[in-house]
This record gives sequence, C-alpha cells and structure tokens, in this order.
Amino acid sequence: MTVSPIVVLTGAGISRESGLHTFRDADGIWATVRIEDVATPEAFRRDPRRVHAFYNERRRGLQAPTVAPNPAHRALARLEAEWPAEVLVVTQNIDDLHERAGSRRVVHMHGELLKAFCGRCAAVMEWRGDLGVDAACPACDHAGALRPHVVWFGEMPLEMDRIYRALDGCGLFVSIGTSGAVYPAAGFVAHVRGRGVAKAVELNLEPSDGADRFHEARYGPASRVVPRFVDELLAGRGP
Ligand code: BJW
Repeated sequence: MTVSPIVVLTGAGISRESGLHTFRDADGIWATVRIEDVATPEAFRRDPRRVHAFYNERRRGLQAPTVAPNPAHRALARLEAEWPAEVLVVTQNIDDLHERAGSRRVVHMHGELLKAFCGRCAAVMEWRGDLGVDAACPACDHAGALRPHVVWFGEMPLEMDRIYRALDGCGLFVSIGTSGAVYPAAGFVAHVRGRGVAKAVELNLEPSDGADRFHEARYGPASRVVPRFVDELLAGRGP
C-alpha cells in the first residue's frame, strides 16, 4: 500500500492476553457488574463508594506485576516508530499498556484509570492509589470532588476533534479487539468508509458487530494477528 497516515482503534480485546478482562465476552466485566451500577454519572451520584470500589480494584489489578504489554501492544509501538507517516492509536481502553509498550501518540477516548479528575476545578492528575469519597484534590485542596478520569455512558468521549481530524486524513484504519458495540467508536469505520479513500481492516478474535463494514479482516488472538499484520505493513505487503 502507499505510505499514508494510519489510525488504529483499540478495544479491550488487545489487553486480554495481558491479563485484563474485556467487557462483553462471557467472562467479561459486564457479566459480573451492571453498567447502571458502576459506569454512569447517575451511579456515581447515587453511590460513589461503590463506583470508587469498582475502579479501585481495577486500578490495583492494572498495577499487578503480572499485567504487562503483550506482543500486540509492542507491534503497534514498532509500527509507530518505523512507519514513514503518522500512526495514531485511539484507544477505548483506560489501561496504560500502549504507553508501557512504547507508543507515544495515543488518545485515550474513554479516559485513563491511573488518573483522577476534580469536579470542582477540572484538574486531571496522576492517581495510582485508591480513590475515596473524602480524597482532597492536590490542585484546589477541595475534598470530596475527585472521580476516576473515565468516560461513562452518556458522557462525551475525550479529544473527539483530534480523532475525527486523524480519521479524515488517514489512508488506513485498523480496528483491533473491540466488539463495535459502543458509540462513537463503533461509528469510526463508517466515517472513514464514507470518505471513500481509506482502507478499513478489522483484527479481532471473532467478527465484531460491524464486521461487514471492513474491507478486510483477520481473526485470532491479538498477540498473534497484530504482529503478523504489522510485519506485513512494514514489509510493504500490507492491504
Ligand atoms: C479479542 C481477544 C483477543 C477478546 N484478541 N480480540 C443508541 C444507539 C447508539 C448510541 C447510543 C444509544 N444509546 C446510547 C448511546 C451512546 C452510548 C452507546 O454507545 N451505547 C451503546 C451501548 C449503544 N455511548 C456513550 O454514551 C458514549 N458517549 C457518547 O456517545 O457521547 C455522545 C457523543 C456522540 C457522538 C460523538 C461524540 C459524543 C460514552 C461511552 C462510554 C463507554 N465507557 C466504557 C467504560 C469506560 C471506563 C471503564 O473501562 O470502566 O468504555 S463501557 C466499555 O465499553 C468501555 C469500553 O471502552 C467500551 C467498548 O468495549 P470494547 O473495548 O469494545 O470491549 P468489548 O468487551 O465489548 O469487546 C472486546 C472484543 O475483543 C470482542 O469483540 C472480543 O471478541 C475481542 N477479543 N479477546 C483479540 N485475545
């Protein structure tokens, strides 16, 4: 293929082989907790302790010594380093595994688990320990207004202007490890197809909800499929 910018959309499937749960698989997070109890602003207003407990547990899990980037994360970092045009990773994941693997151009459209947001002064800060209802904001000193820096249902995902600019300028759109169940990310493939110039490829364990919208697909575990796809791209044998 010709050398043009690439946008890579990633979802929970890319981090599964790193030891993190997906959401909608049989053993996924939504099989054990209800979205309405932990992943909406209403849930946080109703029962902040419960929501904090849910994210505290996941924050501890993310920092466990067993959780580390897998070959799929590392392949995307290599793609960014070696591809002669821009590569932007747009991730729905709130983990930091792309950064730990070496990716530098990463947009976390659903936020970051290792950050907190102050509802009082709007500061965003690194936060690696547990978060509680009485925690004080290091920026404004106000206690009780901190929340996990994550995007819940009904809230606006982050950096959408930057994402749509990148989608409008890319020649290849690659979607990895996402079920295509959550918008606006699920609509990105239709957006790039609408321009008519970009090629769209899905890399997933199984066909996603929008699989028929892609020009091409490769199915299998991300740790196997993604490095192989990146090798092909860098060798000039890509789609
Ligand atoms: C593997 C693998 C392996 C497994 N290798 N692959 C009606 C119609 C249309 C839209 C709406 C509607 N009603 C409401 C909406 C909007 C709503 C929405 O989309 N709802 C749907 C449920 C219908 N969206 C929102 O509210 C969003 N905001 C919004 O729309 O604002 C308005 C707006 C509009 C337009 C432009 C801009 C703004 C906000 C969504 C927030 C989502 N938040 C969560 C939680 C974040 C924090 C947290 O992590 O706790 O984000 S929900 C959860 O789902 C999380 C994920 O990022 C997201 C997507 O999940 P993902 O990554 O796809 O995971 P899974 O589990 O679904 O799929 C995993 C895939 O991997 C599977 O396919 C597996 O097969 C595969 N896999 N192992 C490769 N080893």
